[in-house]
Amino acid sequence: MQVVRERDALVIGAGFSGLYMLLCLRDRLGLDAEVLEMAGGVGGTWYWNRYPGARCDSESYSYCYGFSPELLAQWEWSERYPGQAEILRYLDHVADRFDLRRSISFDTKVVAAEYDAAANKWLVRTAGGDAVRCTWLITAVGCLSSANVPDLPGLEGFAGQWFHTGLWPQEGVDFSGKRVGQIGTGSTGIQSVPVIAEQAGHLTVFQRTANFSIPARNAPLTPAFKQHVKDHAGAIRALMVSTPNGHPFAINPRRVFDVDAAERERIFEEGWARGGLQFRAAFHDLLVDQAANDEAASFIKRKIRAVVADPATAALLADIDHPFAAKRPPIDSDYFEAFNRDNVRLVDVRADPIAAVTPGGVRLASGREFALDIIVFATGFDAMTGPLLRMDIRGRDGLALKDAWAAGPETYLGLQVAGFPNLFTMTGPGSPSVLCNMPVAIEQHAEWIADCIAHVRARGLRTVEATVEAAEAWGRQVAAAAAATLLPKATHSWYLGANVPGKPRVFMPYAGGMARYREHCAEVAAAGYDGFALGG
Ligand code: N01
Repeated sequence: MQVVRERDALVIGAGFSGLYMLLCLRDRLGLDAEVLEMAGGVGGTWYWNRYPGARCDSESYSYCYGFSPELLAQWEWSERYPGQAEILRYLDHVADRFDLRRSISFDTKVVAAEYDAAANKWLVRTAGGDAVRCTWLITAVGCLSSANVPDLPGLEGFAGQWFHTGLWPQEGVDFSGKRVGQIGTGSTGIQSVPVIAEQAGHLTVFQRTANFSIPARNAPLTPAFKQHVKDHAGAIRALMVSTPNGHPFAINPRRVFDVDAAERERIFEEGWARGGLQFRAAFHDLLVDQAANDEAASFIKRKIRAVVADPATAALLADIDHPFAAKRPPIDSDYFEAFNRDNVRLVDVRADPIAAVTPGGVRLASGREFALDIIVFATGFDAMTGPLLRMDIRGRDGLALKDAWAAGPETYLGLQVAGFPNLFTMTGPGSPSVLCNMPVAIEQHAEWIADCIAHVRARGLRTVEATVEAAEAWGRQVAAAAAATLLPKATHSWYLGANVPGKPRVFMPYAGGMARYREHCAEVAAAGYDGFALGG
């Protein structure tokens, strides 16, 4: 192994987080910083997830960086929710505008990183066999970037084509006239079904868990709305940083049972008409009070039954076993409507699980077979910990991250792991990340990390490392924040790691809200980085 270069700082990943982290380190702190990115371009999630219908569920004008007023003023989104191609164009634009590309090594996959205590350096190894040394190592690998393909017997012998939505071919997939089977009905599957249904000869949707979904009500943004966003940019950003989820709309302060049944229905209808995640903001107790949540759930189930013509299909789609929004609530464009098409059928694989992939399609446990030309795995990700653990990261005394996290991830603020000095994990487990509009969470992390590094350097120190006590205490706070909500009641959700066989069941994101988390991080910094050991 050859050490090819030395850097002050290395960032792994060139998505939303890596790009801004690079800008903070290189242009604000003046460090010699480099990003290592396994893809051939910037974009992270939006580079890989090119599946039909891929679109963000945050409102476009809030799904962007806020650090540059000029960038905010100049970039114009075309639709209420940005599609994958438009987000990728935006990130390409950011990379060019801030001259970031010259500090990014593309097609460079990091496979390992080891801390050398004597030199106080991280040695980062790439799949190409190179090694780069750095003082500061920041992972910006995303929370949903490690594809989860179920281990189905026979897949390797499938005569047709198969794809995971998170590793979609750049050239696209031609579904015309094809018999397609899609496994998975999470946010991704719910987006892809209507689009694939329009293109394919026939689509079979294999549903293991029925899911809530709210109509997105996507539409082009009007010139008047675009102007409104520009004129009120400051107020919009202020609102976004004050809300628990970082979105640009407030949550109704009323509780579900503060109003009578007729008023409740009116408010739910209003939220339904506004669409998207704004429905969840209809009342403020939907995620903490089961009875309140039941009201929202029953409203949505009535809507599903009203849309889907075939009663048996409608019953299966509305047979939802978890509280509304306890799993990430998908938003859709004509998902339930797609089941009224002649070329779409729904198959219940909870009652009759998929037993195997055969050369010609899929076989269920009952022996029922489905002839397929293409299988689409919309089966999600090994979330949050997966992208970190697929690299061999070793801290002090060779401690492997996978061993440190054998019982589940433990971090301090989702930013650092005890025993791994100078390693920062952007939007890591234990931070709000996936429960927040991601760019808001990302910007806070990048700025906090840059400030922390600047603080250490300004004092002539060389290391910062979360203490064991602080990490344990934070772990208790993360667990308590989740327990105060209905989120853990979705016992099969990826928030809990339950979608990956053998993964420890730990509620991973911090559910106490982005605004509270931001305040807490600021207090920690103001107290001289309380809970972190700063070393010489
Ligand atoms: O993944 P998921 P996703 N047999 O894990 C099923 C973000 N996102 O890619 O629930 C049969 O949610 C699984 O069934 P079950 C967003 O944060 C955002 O859809 O485990 N089925 C489930 O139905 C989201 O939450 C956007 O029983 C199997 C599905 O596959 C996250 O990404 C868009 C199976 C996986 O759902 C992940 O969403 C898209 C098996 N063996 C994604 N294995 C927007 O911004 C798994 N499943 C709009």
